[in-house]
Amino acid sequence: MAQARFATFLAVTSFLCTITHFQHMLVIANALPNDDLFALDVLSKLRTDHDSTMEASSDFGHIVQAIPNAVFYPTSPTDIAGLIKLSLSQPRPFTVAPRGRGHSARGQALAPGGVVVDMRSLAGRGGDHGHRVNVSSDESWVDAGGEQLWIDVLRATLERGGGLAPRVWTDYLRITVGGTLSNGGIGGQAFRHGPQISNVLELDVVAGTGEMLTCSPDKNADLFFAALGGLGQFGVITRARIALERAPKRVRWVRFAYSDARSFTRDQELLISRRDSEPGFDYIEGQVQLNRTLTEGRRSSSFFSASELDRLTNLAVETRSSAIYFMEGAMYYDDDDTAAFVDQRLAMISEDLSFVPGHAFVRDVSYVEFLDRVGRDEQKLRSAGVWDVPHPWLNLFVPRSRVLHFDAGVFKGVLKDARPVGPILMYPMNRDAWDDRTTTVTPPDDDDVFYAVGLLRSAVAAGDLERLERENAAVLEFCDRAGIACKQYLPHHDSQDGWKRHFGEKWGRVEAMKRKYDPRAILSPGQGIFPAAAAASHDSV
Ligand code: ZME
Repeated sequence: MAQARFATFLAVTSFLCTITHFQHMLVIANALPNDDLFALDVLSKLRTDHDSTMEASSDFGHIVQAIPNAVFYPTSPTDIAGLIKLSLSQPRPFTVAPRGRGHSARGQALAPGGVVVDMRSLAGRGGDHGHRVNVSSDESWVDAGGEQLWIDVLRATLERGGGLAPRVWTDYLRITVGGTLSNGGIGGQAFRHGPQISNVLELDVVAGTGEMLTCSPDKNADLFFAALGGLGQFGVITRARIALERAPKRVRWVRFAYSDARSFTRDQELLISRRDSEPGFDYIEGQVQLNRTLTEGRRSSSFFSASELDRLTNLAVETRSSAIYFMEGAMYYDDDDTAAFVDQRLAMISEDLSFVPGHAFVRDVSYVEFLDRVGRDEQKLRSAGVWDVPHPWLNLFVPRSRVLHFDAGVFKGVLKDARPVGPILMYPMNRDAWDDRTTTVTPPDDDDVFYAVGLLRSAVAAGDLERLERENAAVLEFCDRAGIACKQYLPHHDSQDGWKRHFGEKWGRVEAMKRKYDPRAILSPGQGIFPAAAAASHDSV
């Protein structure tokens, strides 16, 4: 027995000697005999080479960089539990940050001096997603690994039962299930079904205690709601059970142009108030086009033709409007029979709307073409060399009652002379489809509707990043002064005070759940919510 223990110890130690500084910091000798093998297995999936750590040291935002000591490549959720236990066995635990596609904008998926978990490695290499997307036999839900990309969940569910699909989508699909569920997951279907986190039935979570827990509204409910929108603070989401609907075959995709914010928002709010039986849209979003974006939009527009963009530019000139708006809607249907019905519905609805006459633009696409539309933008931007650029994105939830004030102060004030490259999204959602028990924060509930406003801008030229950052700060400052109770979505705050204000009445719960499920504060240090953890990991470098 003692000999066996010594042998493992030697194995671990010699293994340690073959790799670099990170493992040398680890204290293995204190571990129990069984844990030595465990530690060896964890160590074999850690890499400290330059390529691995560099890859995991930046994100889509390209604003902050932080080099981890190692990257972990799990092949099962149990591996992640092992990594966390190894961390907790240390006198100074190292931090652990799950990273999917790394689409965070401000280093939320990074672990300075800690370990980044390459979640995609759970999906394996073959084309079968590691068998980690499974539809239930009654076809009402899909179990998807936290590491799965939404585009892969879509492809897998479409193959089942004559075509099934989740009900709520983000605009961009090449991001992971665990990542979007740790934030909320919003898009044009959310007005009806709520955010993606309102459509989850069950989760598997590896908590910051190293425990693997299954949770749902009936079981470990506190962890279930904490992890949804939990910004990676309580556990790593390794599986989500997501509600399904029958997928449509085709989509009638429409944009209506407006030259004033009042009629734009009035029509959006009218349409999101129509939910089940009344004729309406299955998807509603909208965008704001500041004057100068129109000409620059050519390259990346996946919807408008060049001549349509000319008409929109003319509209801005003729109406002397510094911003024009378009509302975007989509109606789902299946075949030629239902196409006629969709035409009828569209005509009926258009009667009730007050877009600029003659300025309705209609497309007809497959369901997948519709859902993957930003994927096409991505290809264009990549080939133009403007995808891997800094993205100082600012996403805000704005109370409905203040949205015109926001429009005046931000689009016609702060951003009046801005030359943004990248879309500005603006669309309302019904708050009754959100669950207050989740960690995601929404504006005060005096309004039953709030807007998502996304300033999704790219820094493409010298000086852009600094200017965009100044504009973002000025937008937040404007809201603050005007008393507009905005909340950031995909939030970033520099101080714990900022986070306390962000979470408001939920802060107490966030702290309590952190104490219960990640008491050593090792998880997702890049969020900067519990700075003590980040400081500790810096120390140990
Ligand atoms: C960088 C880029 C973002 C190019 C297109 N986009 C987007 N377009 C429309 N909606 C979006 C979006 N990114 C998130 N939502």
